[in-house]
Amino acid sequence: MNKTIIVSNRLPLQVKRSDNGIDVTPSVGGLATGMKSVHKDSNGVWVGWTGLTDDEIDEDLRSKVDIAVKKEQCVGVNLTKDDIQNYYYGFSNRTLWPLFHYFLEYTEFEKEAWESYKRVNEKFAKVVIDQIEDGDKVWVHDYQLLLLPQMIKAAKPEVPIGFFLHIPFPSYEIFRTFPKRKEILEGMLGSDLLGFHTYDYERHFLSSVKRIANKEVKFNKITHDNRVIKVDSFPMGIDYKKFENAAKDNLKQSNRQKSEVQRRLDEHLNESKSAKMVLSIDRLDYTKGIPNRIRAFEYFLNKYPEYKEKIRLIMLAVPSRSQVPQYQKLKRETDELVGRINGQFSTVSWTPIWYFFRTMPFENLIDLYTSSDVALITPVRDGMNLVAKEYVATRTQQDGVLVLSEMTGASKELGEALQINPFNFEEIADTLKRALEMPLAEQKSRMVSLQKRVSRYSVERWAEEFMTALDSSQNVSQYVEAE
Ligand code: ADQ
Repeated sequence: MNKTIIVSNRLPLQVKRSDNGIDVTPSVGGLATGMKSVHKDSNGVWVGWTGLTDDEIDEDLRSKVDIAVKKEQCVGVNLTKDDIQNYYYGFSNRTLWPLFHYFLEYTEFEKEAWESYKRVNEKFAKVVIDQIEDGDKVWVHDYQLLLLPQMIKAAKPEVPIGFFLHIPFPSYEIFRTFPKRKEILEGMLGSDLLGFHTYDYERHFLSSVKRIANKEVKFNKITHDNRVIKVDSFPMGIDYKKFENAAKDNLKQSNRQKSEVQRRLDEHLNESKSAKMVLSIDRLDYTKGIPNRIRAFEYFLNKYPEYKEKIRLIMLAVPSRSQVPQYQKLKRETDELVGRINGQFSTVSWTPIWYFFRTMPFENLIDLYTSSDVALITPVRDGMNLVAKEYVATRTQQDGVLVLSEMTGASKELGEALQINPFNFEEIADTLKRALEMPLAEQKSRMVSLQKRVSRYSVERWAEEFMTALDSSQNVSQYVEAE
């Protein structure tokens, strides 16, 4: 049976050392769920890094890891500590990530990191090529592997290759500043289908292909090396049922069954019947607009003092890339801002910001989503933002208001959210007030429309549509060549 080979930087697994050798647990993230029908249900293979570097394990343990991941239909790519330092923390997260999110001032370009990026993409290519049999397809994910499509195409020209970028593709004026701009485009153009979250990213990419790589572009098709490459947008969704059902179960729980987090949230809600809860959830990343959000909240408390003791911002931040200096700086800045505002406004019975810096189990995320009157999502750039969609899916009573930055990919689909410019504190503060005071009927009518859209375009459907497009892009390419 023909299979699809999925490739991403990390495997959808947690591999940990344990007393008896090795422990492998499948991870339950959105991407893994979406890819299930392509991976687990259709005999697919997933290629990626296991999370353990070669320096951490010996030959014996390595073969144990290989056997354990194989059971999950996965194949590991062996990376060294140096690869992770230069390819992952270096070129991927100190060069491509800031560049593609319009943070030119954070974008570093080091030759050593670029060389490592090329080497690691080659390591991935070797493993993928080894797995390919007649009739197989390949689906490559994200910015860590931009050179991989071309490497696979060079060795296996007949194999259909799809590529999906999970982050924004920046405008030509940003992308053109990058020393290796042509190499990156050539790498991506090894694909037969290129997918982006939004039409804007697609347009930006096509414009760079036309102006930097000098390729012929007609509508959304590129002619390159006697092939026709299709470019399209596929806005990624979530596992809607999982969030909706968990929220329904949460509402049914008796007091005794409730989690510690939920009991504390209930206490807060009971303290004052008119107290409102505002929620934000993100990785601690400078693209997520966390300091802007806190400053806007401070501005809100000053401008609308009647809300003192009547509102609480719950801010959940997941530790991320803490080896990169800009993330360390952001952590310090966030700690300071939260401390300053809590110091300035707190009373004996009220703390305006509850700040958690950790990952939370799924059930606690649901506790937070279902207890919050407003979700305040303010990234300065975000490819999609799945948190916005998760909030929508958990509002099973159709109440609650989503305040969403217009700089997220999600804002293109979620027109009924209250949209804000994350750089405009006054607008954020006024919109937050509007959200808090929105009549229930308006909340419901907006939420019903949002839910219709988010439930229809789930992560499973996203994966299916991408695969269908990959099949048909291959037909287009053969058809044009036959002419
Ligand atoms: P991320 O930047 O990681 O993803 P996002 O889309 O919001 O951003 O997804 C984060 C996920 O992590 C959500 O599913 C959320 O529930 C979970 N999460 C967040 N905080 C958590 C916490 N404290 N504890 C546990 N789980 C937490 C990248 C791009 C996005 C794009 C996605 C998918 O940057 O723009 O939407 O990929 O393509």
